[in-house]
Order: sequence, then structure tokens, then C-alpha cells
Amino acid sequence: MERTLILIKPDGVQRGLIGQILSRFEDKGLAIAGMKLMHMSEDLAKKHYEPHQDRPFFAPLVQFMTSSPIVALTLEGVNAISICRKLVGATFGPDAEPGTIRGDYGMSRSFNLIHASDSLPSAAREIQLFFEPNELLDIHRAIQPWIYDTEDLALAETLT
Ligand code: FUP
Repeated sequence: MERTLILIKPDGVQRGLIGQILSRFEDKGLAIAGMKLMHMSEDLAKKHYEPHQDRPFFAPLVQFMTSSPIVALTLEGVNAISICRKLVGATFGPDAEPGTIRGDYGMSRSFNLIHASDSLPSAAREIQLFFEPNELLDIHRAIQPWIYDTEDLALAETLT
């Protein structure tokens, strides 16, 4: 089963949107494998955004991400990475489509509420930055057969 890292950024936590943002993913059918409220260290923020380290927005981004607590989530599902990216929407609130998280809740270009891993290698790299293996739980939900197509469920079972 595919896993992805989601961060509810400081603006999402400060604005009291944890519940509403989490509901988007739960309503879609994704399962929560790991979840923590935490204050990111500068070291962790720099490691997480390492692919952007040469970009002009890197320093302000690290400052923003370490300014106040965040919620880190590992979400699980068939094609979880691409599905979560669709739910999150385009990078900046003003450009994001209505119906997406950034499109529905964000007006800012620098505060964009949420991070979602963009590929399998990114998800693997990012999840281990935020979670120890024993902090990720194998969730067996009785509702699973009512969420997935039977062929997806068979695929999911071969991957677990
Ligand atoms: P996304 O994958 O949509 O989260 O966006 P990117 O990986 O391209 O960028 C990572 C973060 O850098 C974004 F969440 C916001 C920030 N950013 C800027 O502040 N300015 C930019 O021009 C591009 C990205």
C-alpha cells in the first residue's frame, strides 16, 4: 500500500484548520498510518526542503516552517501520492482550483497551508525524516472493501 507524507503547515495550525484539512483526506478514503503535532527544528526543515536549497525562497520557507507548530501525517492508500497531490491543489492559493485544499482555504503565495510528497522517492525520503518506523501503524480498517474497487483492493493486499 502506498504511503505519503503530508504536513499541515504553521498557517493551517494557527488558523484552526487541522480538523477540516484532515477531514478532506479521511473523507476521500485515505488511512492515517502516523500523526504528530510538532515544532520543526531548523535542521529538519532544511533537510525536508533540501531539493530547494539553492532557490531564493529557501531561507524564508525554512523560517516559516519553523515559526510555529505543524502536524505531520503519513497517509496510506492505493495511489496515495497522486491522489493527495490532487486534493492539495496547485502550489499557491490564488492559483489553486476551488475544491482543492489550497483552492478553498488559501489566498497567500508564501503560506500555502499544506505539503504533500510529489513522488515515491520523495515520499520515502520525507516519511523517514518525520517518523520512526515504530511510529507508523499497520491499519486494518473493516471499511476497506467498501472504499476500493475489488481489483485495487487485491493490488493493495499484494503490496502490504
Ligand atoms: P508544492 O509541491 O506544490 O508544495 O510546491 P514546491 O515543491 O514547488 O515548493 C515547495 C514550497 O516552496 C511551497 F510549498 C511554497 C514554497 N515556494 C515559494 O515560497 N516560492 C516559490 O516560488 C516556489 C515555492
